[in-house]
Amino acid sequence: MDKKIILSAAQPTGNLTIGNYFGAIKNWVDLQDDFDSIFCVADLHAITVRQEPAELRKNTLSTLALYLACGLDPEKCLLFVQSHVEAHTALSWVLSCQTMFGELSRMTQFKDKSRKNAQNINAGLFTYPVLMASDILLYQADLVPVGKDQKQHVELARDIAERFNRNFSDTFKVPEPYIPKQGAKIMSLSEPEKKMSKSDENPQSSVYLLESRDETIKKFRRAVTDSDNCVKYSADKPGISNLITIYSCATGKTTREIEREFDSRGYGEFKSAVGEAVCDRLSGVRARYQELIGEKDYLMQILKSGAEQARYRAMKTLRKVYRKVGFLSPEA
Ligand code: AQP
Repeated sequence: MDKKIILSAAQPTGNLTIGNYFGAIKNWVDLQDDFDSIFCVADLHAITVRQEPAELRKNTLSTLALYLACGLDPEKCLLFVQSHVEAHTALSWVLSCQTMFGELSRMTQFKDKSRKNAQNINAGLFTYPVLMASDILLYQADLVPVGKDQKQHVELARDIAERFNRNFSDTFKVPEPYIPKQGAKIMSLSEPEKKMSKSDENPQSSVYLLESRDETIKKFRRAVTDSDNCVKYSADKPGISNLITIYSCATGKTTREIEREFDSRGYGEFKSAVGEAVCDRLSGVRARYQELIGEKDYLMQILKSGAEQARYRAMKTLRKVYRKVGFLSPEA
């Protein structure tokens, strides 16, 4: 039997964080053996926010190197850059004509990002979820492993797929989101009510996959917590609860085990332990990245072959869509 298809992506909008890792990439690595796996670097999405062109190019390659350093195996999964496959934007136009203004207006990420980028609320920021639906539906993905912040977008992709299938007969597989039990929403270290983000203006808020051991440990020591000094998971203690989640993701220990381990040991000791555990968890990734980023030819070769395979698969769906909506084929 054919394997089920998974697809996901990260935007090369900066340095990937432990939120991106525990919420998404780690799960991609865990799933790659059992699924027909497709992962792309979402550079088209990245330009919804202003990017410095040279920086975007650099981040695109560095995101691929990080995917590999985290354990994605190019022999097992299809890896490519989104802008290398033109069918993504082509399908996005067709699907935008199947998506309601009201639906897009309800997207919480649009509201958050509009607040953050008040000087640049462009149409792409608004229609971003349609492009994401196109990424998913082009490859007939069954499952989309993402963090909790992207769940609403995957649900919209389902609605768009169902609507298209209803209007034009069965065309798209209706995808399911795959959200991890632990680490689905890692919060900021300095404002724990807010999601950790790679583009956060305050670098103290985020722990990056590519930073030194010292920096990571310092950030955890300075992480904002309440003052009761008791390592206990609770909704009214967002700072310490976030650190418990991160420690759990890094060590595999349960919340109960962590609370027992740090019973009456205080926040100072716990924060240092979280920093150490995260660095231990990432040390292999950091070392492998340093080797890979120097191998530009190897990385470009992966992208070239990935783009060819992705184009072939994507065009099959796009041709079908064009036929169903009534576009005249140039070969007819
Ligand atoms: N804090 C987080 N906790 C858990 N998962 C997270 N993800 C992002 N932040 C967290 C998941 O990482 C994957 C890639 O994200 P993305 O690059 O597509 O964009 P994003 O969701 O907007 O992530 P960022 O880091 O917040 O990027 P910027 O700052 O550019 O907006 C997704 O699966 C996401 O759910």
